[in-house]
Amino acid sequence: MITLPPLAYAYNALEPFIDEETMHIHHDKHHQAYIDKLNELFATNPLLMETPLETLLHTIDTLPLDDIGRAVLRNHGGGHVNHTFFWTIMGPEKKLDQPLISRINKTFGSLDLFRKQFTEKSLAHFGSGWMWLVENEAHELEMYSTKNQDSPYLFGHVPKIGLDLWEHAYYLHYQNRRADYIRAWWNVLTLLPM
Ligand code: MN3
Repeated sequence: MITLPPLAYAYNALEPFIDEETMHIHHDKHHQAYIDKLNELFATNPLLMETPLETLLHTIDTLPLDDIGRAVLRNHGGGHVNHTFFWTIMGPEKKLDQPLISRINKTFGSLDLFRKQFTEKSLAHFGSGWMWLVENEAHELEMYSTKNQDSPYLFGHVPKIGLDLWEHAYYLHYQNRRADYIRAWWNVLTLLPM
């Protein structure tokens, strides 16, 4: 059984950039719903619980699941790992990740260039999904978006930065203004300076 990991900060700690009501619904309702579906899958396939979720996602095609079970793992297992990660890279205070900052500078030229490219790709993503900075199998930084709740672990990649592009992440406060949400989000991403 998986339980919802609590936030390490108050629900209103990300205001004014992300509002308290959005955080409550996003964390307590949306993330909980992914966990509930995943727990239903685990209840009927208890052996899955012996393997870390990241590994299950990476080996999803080899697991003894039917198509429905595989879709539950991909969507709801992905939803759980994606959100668990997302909460930890946000907060009310910056906790700069200097090694990551150095790697971003080296790969993308500068933090500003990285932010520009990440923002542009986020805006270009159509529909629900996530924008990612990952470390790939070659241990290089790479940037891409995924649909739905597809996790970088599906490809054996490790997420370094992730941005939830689902409307549920911003609609209450920003409505259709995804660009405003993305611009504001850099303020609460703790790993990089604004
Ligand atoms: Mn979400």
